[in-house]
Amino acid sequence: AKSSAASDVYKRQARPQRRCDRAGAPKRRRTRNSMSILPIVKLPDPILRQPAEPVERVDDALLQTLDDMLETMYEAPGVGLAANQVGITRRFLVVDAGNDSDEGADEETAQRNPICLINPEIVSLGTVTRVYEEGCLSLPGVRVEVERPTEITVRYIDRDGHPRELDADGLLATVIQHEVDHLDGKLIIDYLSSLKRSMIVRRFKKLARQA
Ligand code: GNR
Ligand code: NI
Repeated sequence: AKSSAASDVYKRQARPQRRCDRAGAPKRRRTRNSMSILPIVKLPDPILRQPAEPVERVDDALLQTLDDMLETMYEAPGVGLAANQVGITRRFLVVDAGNDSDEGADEETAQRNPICLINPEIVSLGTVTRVYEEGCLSLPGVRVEVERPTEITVRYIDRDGHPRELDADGLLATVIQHEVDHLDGKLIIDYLSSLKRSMIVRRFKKLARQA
């Protein structure tokens, strides 16, 4: 993969601390406990169009990034976040579509249900579809009606490095498909006509110029 500023950020996180910096210092925890809110990449940043590369191993840097992405997602707030939305062109994502029993739950009573998916692959798509109005943290203010299968099966590696398979339906299935699209460089505006899509892209380019 081509080196970009953002993937360099990831390399910097992954690189072990140089020994000389730590000489004589007390032994340090292997992991940070704190989480950070990461900046979310917005249209027209070309990172969003770059297909993400598979993760090679689950290490502390990846686990830390997953925690940071969860915190970033909750703070936004959003129900899913793909790695390239925080500038990392690797195949992982986080999602929290709540619980089935969450219908009508307020912020106090809603249970968190964070799921981290590494190298996700949708291995089966149901035949029944539905249209759902989707939003995207990388396209603030844009809503697009997207038709997708209601039920999916996704195969992935979990935080412990173990392969898993998950049957999802409802919002969870919709969001996982939305996030896997991100990892393939695909956005919800790609489900619109090219005229509507180019109007939205032009609006975001103008906004970026003014910023
Ligand atoms: O927060 C989000 N809400 C949402 C609503 C309907 C369908 C998909 C989503 S995902 C989105 C967060 C986001 O941009 N993830 O990539
Ligand atoms: Ni999105």
